[in-house]
Amino acid sequence: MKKVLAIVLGGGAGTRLYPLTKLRAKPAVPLAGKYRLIDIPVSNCINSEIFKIYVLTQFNSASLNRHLARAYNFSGFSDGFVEVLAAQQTKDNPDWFQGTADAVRQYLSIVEEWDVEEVVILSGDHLYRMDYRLFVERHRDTNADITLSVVPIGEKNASEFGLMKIDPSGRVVEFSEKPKGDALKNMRVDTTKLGLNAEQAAEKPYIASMGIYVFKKQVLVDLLKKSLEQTDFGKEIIPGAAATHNIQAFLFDGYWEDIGTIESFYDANLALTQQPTPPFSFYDEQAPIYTRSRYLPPTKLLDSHITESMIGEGCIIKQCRIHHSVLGVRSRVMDGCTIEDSLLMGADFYEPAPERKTQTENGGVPMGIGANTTIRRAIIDKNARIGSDVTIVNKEGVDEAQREELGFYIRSGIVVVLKNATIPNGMTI
Ligand code: ADQ
Ligand code: ADP
Repeated sequence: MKKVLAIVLGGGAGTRLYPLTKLRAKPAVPLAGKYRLIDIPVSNCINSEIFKIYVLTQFNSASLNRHLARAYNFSGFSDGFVEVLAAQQTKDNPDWFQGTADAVRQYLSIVEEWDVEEVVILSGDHLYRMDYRLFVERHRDTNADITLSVVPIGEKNASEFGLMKIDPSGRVVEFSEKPKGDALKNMRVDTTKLGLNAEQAAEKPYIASMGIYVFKKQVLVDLLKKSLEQTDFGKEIIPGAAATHNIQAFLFDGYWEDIGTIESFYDANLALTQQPTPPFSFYDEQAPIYTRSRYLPPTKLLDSHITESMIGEGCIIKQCRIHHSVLGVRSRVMDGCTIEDSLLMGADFYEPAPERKTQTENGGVPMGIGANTTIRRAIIDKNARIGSDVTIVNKEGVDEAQREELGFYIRSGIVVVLKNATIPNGMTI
């Protein structure tokens, strides 16, 4: 694995996860109460003995750099690193928002310099645990130019993915990015060939690309240099190369979720509370998910009723009811609150008691959730100040709303309170 370089695609325009990406790069979006999105691919790399890792992002943020610098310190005896490469506007490249292939092309000279055989291209917004060693091994065994990791999927979301047809040897003979209508039907295949039984194959008649690739380094360099107008891996590079290169499909049979939208991000976080076995587990000592250690004190729970929930470190939770929710580090919930089906991201720092007192005395709102507040089906971003007697339940059942000036958005019916926002006492959303 010393001959493998990893590139994590850390996010383009960042519209799908907005407003969580308002103040941070997508890889820095908090996940599961204490991690960040970037911890998933980086941990998978480390657990697979890939230690050379670049993160490409269009929107650089202090929190991403700080997180990576503090979390991933390889010892001086290893050549490991995790580095951010931010998109730049240059004379040759005046456009700010680029496709995935563009983003890699911009840093191609860095890729070329490395003495590696393969480049693994990963996505920054997936939740899954994968041993990339098996992926690279398959790539080498089949002498592939490109290997795609794939999953069988059903009709419902098929048109959101790159779909393919493969021959009996596992070679990709046709690739179609997000086809609709007849073009979608044309991509139906017999997935029993992947080892599914008849029933499973009827349920999942498509082979989808997970958007993660192993490239022979030279093939990547040649393809990206060849046609500068090809800007995206899924839309152009892969479909174009299917006719000319040996592209192989590597079947992944674990849990894998694309969490690039507010709804899928919310669902994946709350699914972690599922009993008895959540679809993704952070309790795996063989392949841990790493993050920055913060040396926080244990969480304090005072007379509270908490069911089916995950609570991060350093929280203070007083006389409240919490059900089916995820609470992030340093969350503070005052007495009489009800929190259900919600993701509270917590806080970046503790607000000292005298400051909280002054806030309250001057009609302000201290950080955290004030007394007697009800929150249901919401995401509360970091450092939010939610007053007392507040109700956040999407009372009018709105699907989409943009109320940035009031401190919140509603996306797919989920209320998202912005980072650092204040929701005043008594307000109803
Ligand atoms: P999408 O996920 O829709 O499809 P895309 O929006 O291009 O593809 O994003 C891929 C990843 O790259 C995401 O993590 C995104 O944030 C990131 N990204 C996008 N533009 C970037 C840029 N300029 N710089 C850095 N990062 C950027 C892809 C494939 C499909 C496949 C699905 C699986 O194209 O074939 O089925 O992934 O989810
Ligand atoms: P975490 O990894 O725990 O989420 P980060 O390192 O992203 O934390 O964020 C902590 C940030 O909060 C630091 O940049 C720190 O400077 C900032 N911070 C600490 N105390 C305060 C404060 N009183 N007001 C504003 N920001 C603060």
